[in-house]
Amino acid sequence: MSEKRKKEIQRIKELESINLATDGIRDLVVQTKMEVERDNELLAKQNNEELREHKIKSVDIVGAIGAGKTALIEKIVEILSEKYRILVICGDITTRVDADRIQSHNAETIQINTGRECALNAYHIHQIIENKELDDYDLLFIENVGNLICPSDFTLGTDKRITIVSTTEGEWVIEKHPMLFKMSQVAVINKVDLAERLGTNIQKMIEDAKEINPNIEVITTSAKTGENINKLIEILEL
Ligand SMILES: Nc1nc2c(ncn2[C@@H]2O[C@H](COP(=O)(O)OP(=O)(O)OP(=O)(O)O)[C@@H](O)[C@H]2O)c(=O)[nH]1
Ligand SMILES: [Mg+2]
Repeated sequence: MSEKRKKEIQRIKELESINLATDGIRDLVVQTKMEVERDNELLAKQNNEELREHKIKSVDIVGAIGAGKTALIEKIVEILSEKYRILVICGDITTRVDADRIQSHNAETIQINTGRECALNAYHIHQIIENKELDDYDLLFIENVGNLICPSDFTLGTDKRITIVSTTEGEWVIEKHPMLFKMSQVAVINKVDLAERLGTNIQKMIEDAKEINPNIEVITTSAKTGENINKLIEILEL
């Protein structure tokens, strides 16, 4: 076998997270994963239909740990709580820290603790939809568990998905995590107030997002200074 071919095979194995499994087990794992994703997709569709029936606008926010998801929701909710009755669902493996932070800005919150799971799924949201009086709300935000990988396996049934990264994660963060940008309508590059000090090349980050998904809207924000928060609300048509 040529060196080139060996390298190609090695690369394919690296791309397969289950490369240590034998062929039989690998088939089973892939099949099970596809079934789980298909069931999730069906439930997500149902969630979206129910939210729309009750005229609730919905946005799902995913992004890296500490990128500023909660901080941005706090800012947005502060502005929108006069106009909408807002429900925010927060996903974290433990604690209700984020829910408490957001609740202090006039929005009702529900914290879901996922334990060992690294993302919310459509079933979590379905449980809430089934148990809440949906006519009491106009707007739903969902903050997913901080993670740039797992949430790409599970849509939740929202109208829009935002992926948030920040200038502190390095200018390669978008290029290295393309999946969520492919399935999002908006990309937010947060903490622009720190970009100069860190020497982060924001232009590269914007270009990477556009290359991965030419239809994505890209916006730079600072939850600290409030820069572009109103513009983000505009982009979300809220
Ligand atoms: N300088 C600066 N700090 C920010 C900005 N946005 C968030 N932070 C800070 O970054 C830290 C993390 O922010 P969070 O809002 O908790 O981030 P998160 O994405 O919700 O984090 P997880 O839910 O743990 O994944 C906090 O100390 C925020 O105050 C920003 O735009 N600029
Ligand atoms: Mg948070």
